[in-house]
Amino acid sequence: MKQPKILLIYTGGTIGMIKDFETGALRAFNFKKLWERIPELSHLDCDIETIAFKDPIDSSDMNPTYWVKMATIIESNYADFDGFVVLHGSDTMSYSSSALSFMLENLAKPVIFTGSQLPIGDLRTDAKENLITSIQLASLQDEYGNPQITEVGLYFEYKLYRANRTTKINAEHFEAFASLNYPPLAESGVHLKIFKENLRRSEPKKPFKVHKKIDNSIALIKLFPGITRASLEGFLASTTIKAIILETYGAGNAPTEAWFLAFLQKIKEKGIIIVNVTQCSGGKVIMGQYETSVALKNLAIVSGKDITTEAAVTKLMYLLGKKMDVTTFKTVFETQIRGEMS
Ligand code: ASN
Repeated sequence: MKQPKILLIYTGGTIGMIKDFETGALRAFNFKKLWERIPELSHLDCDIETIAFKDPIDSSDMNPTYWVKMATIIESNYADFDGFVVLHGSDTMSYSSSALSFMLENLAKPVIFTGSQLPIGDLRTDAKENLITSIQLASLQDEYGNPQITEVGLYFEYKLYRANRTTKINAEHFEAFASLNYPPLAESGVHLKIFKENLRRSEPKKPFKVHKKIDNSIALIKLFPGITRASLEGFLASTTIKAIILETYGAGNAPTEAWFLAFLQKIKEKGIIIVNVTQCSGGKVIMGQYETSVALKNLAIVSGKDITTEAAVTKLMYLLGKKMDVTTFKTVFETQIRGEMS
């Protein structure tokens, strides 16, 4: 069998950063130097080619334009490579990898996002293991030479997750990500264990399609006890917002105060879509389970079910890029399209 060909896409993030002598802050640096720091890469059983953003970024500067850039790189190299590894800052990695999961339809090859908590030059870095195992995961093939993973994954600290199920949960621990509503796809230890039953199966007959129309006319409202009418009024005046994610409590609950429910009613009358996503990292929205969510159910607010906020944000932007009426939108959003909800 011929060696798998892997394309490594470097976007930035801590993995390739160095300390700025003047400010003491970490900043992104040239990818070529990153390559020099991991001579082990040449020992892997695959051919690796690299492509880097001209100006690598800290992922706090990530935005939909960069998502389109990443999707376009994958699209134009899709036929020539067996797998893709995206090096990305961890701060917004769950957003970007979720976005890519929606933008890449009928994916039949692995796209693995990874990064690190410490720069690759640091003695105690987690970058080497994350990078090397990600490349190995992207290279995995079955006995017929077909890729084993056919979805967008996120590999960090010995675990491969479905990307659109992840959330960054820790700013210091090497175990920085969690996927509370879906089990890992693979685990790395002495052996690389793939949990085949958790993988998404590709539909080989359907053609690979890249969606690049992303509409970010959305807002995110996180509820908190004491939230005021005045702080929400601006949304009613907005002429650009097309959808709002309401981060609610527990199983999708919200205040029952009359002013708040009237606010939601007015938002709906403006034709703005409201999606109910829980603030909890695990569990799901069940409108109607508590009295405090009955009104939301009656307003026909879209249920985010067990979706993460990161996947909800990116699924919204992806779906707003397609024109559809409010009722169809509700049905489509509530249907899982890339394994992002149960
Ligand atoms: N600020 C960094 C980034 O997201 C954090 C990291 O990569 N660990 O780009």
